[in-house]
Amino acid sequence: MTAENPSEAQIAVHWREEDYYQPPATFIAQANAADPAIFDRFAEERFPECFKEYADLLDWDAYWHTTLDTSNPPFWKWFVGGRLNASYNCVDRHLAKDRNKAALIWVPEPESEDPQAVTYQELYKRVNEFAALLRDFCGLKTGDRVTFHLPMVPELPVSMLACARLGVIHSEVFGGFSGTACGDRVADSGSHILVTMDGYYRNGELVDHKSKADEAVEAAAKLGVEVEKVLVWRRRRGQYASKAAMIEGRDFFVDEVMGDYRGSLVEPVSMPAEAPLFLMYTSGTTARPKGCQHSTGGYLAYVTGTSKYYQDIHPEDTYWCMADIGWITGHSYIVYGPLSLGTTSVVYEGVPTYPDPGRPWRIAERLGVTIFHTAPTAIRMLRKLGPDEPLRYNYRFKHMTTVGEPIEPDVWRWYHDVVGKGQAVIVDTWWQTENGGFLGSTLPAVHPMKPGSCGPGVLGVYPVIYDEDRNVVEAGSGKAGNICIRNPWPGIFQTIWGQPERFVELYYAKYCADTDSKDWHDWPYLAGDGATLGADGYFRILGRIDDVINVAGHRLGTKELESAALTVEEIAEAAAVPVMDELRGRAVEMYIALKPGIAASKDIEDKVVAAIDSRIGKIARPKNVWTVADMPKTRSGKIMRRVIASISNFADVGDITTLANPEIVDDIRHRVQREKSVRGEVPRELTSQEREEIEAYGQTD
Ligand code: 6R9
Repeated sequence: MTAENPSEAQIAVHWREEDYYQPPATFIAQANAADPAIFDRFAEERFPECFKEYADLLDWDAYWHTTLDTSNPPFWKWFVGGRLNASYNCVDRHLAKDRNKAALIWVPEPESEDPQAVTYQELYKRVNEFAALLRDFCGLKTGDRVTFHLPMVPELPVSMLACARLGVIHSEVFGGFSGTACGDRVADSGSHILVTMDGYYRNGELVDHKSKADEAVEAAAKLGVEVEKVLVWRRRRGQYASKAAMIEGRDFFVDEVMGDYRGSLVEPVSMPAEAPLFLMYTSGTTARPKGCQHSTGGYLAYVTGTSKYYQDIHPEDTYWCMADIGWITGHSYIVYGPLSLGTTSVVYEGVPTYPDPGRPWRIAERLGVTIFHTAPTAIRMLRKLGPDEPLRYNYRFKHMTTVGEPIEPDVWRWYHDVVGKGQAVIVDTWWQTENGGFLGSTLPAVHPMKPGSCGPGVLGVYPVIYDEDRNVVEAGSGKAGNICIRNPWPGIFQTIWGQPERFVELYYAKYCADTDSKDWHDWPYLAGDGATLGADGYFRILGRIDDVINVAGHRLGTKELESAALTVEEIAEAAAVPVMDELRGRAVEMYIALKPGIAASKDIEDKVVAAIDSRIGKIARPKNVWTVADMPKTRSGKIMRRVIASISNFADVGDITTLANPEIVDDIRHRVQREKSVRGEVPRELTSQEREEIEAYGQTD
């Protein structure tokens, strides 16, 4: 942190205090947690034993002897000695009472296809058969890793639960990611089996998905990992949706191989609570994605407990989370949490606005959805395209969630008044891939809501904001700082797959008081977000403090974007910066400088876009690529990303006197801003909070 580069903590943040909204009485009357005394049960003096309450929601084969083992910080172990199976908890245990209740309702994107209910009994059958196939046809055993590159189809939860049944670690890569991105993750996790689907519907088109598996296998091979088998589910019975050939001896249609496993039953493997359940890759400061390793017992207890109290899921609810299962939200709050509670979880294949912005509300009406969960990006999009659509449909939500990005109070109010028809409670849940489940949220029947703030720490989670010198930033001070969690909780990831040093370095080193200490109090978890704390104890999350750009709720690493751009031969340097985007929150703009002697051309800029599409995926596609003569740099040669970020956002570039090449700044500004003006891309004026984000951008360099 340098003088010209103020830290988050030094920045005072001002915003208008929003009014509170009280939870409706009808909601309180039926809520799973309506008595504020629950906070006494989860008070700090009861930690860590308070989490027994979550673990007791599960069926255990053997009880644990130690709730929290802190002997090897910060590699916390929860419920040590306990044994359980996640698939058993999400499927088998519901059969006695609820075998013919829908576990999943799958809604295909084409409206000509009817929703399909998968009962708990049917789920049990499919999970067992696929588990048998994975075990006997693929030779998978406890502790092996399998990568999935699956879209939003019931086969995805089936595949996850089949792995969980065997104690095989699954790693689902978001279906929208490119084949190469998938291959990188296959290699990092050491998977020899890849599970995919031939195609799926998106925005009215049957997308060819199997071809990405071929790219993934090739990319993994380059990194030294051989994929032995590719299992291909088929989207439409007996038809093949892809142009890519099936490779003899490597690629297999699941429905064909399954013939041998019909009716098979696989005993759930009793796993230690500490055994890894899955990996979920996410982006961070460096180009290599991080495989966040989640445990079986701690994770499942945590998502079950938070689904019960914060999502207020009752077994008789119809719960719809519109996230993709390829992200952590889908793992925790479409699959594991809701199914563990034995509710009905809706899985929608397509995009929310297809074929029109009334679609989500038609689905809600048809299925009788009672709990709805989505992200600000989707809310903004639905508001823009169909501001009055919700009122045309006869559904009634009791509870709604927003997650993934900060939500503007104005957007929050539309969600509340129009989508929720003023009758639903809202939780703004703040958390991350690394965390397993919610960290900050109001408890819906207990706390009033405040638009734009997530609320206090959740039950048993004690957040704190530190400044750069580890001083506590006081509530109501109006100052921003780095939000940390003082204590471990059962949902916290166990490590970064294969990179334990990086795990310690990235999440704990900054504020660790004493690296020899075995006391958790000395090891606060650094979340990587800037935040402020109101006098009322509500946290307001400002966004990432590392080099991550949050596009439509998806974390994209600056370095990943830049290294994709640098695969284009003509490019010498690349810098990715965020620009404010009306719908997606942030979009990416890419600046490139060419190697000596190479002339700028549209062709090179197109190659950058293509490289990002193929290495990461279309979600990361930059809004603009700007070729510049040189990047603004410090005297030590570091690219000053905050300067170009300011230019892209029409913000003040601040002090540039310490640059090695300050003269370049005006050149870039004139060129970029002139062109953006011509294209009609002048953003609205930034709020003070957004200005501060841009000014602080790239400070981890
Ligand atoms: C669950 C998930 C994590 C990052 C996180 C933060 C942002 C998530 C938020 C929020 C404001 C909320 N974020 N929830 N910001 N309010 N309610 O999104 O995980 O994909 O890992 O992203 O998203 O910046 O650090 P992940």
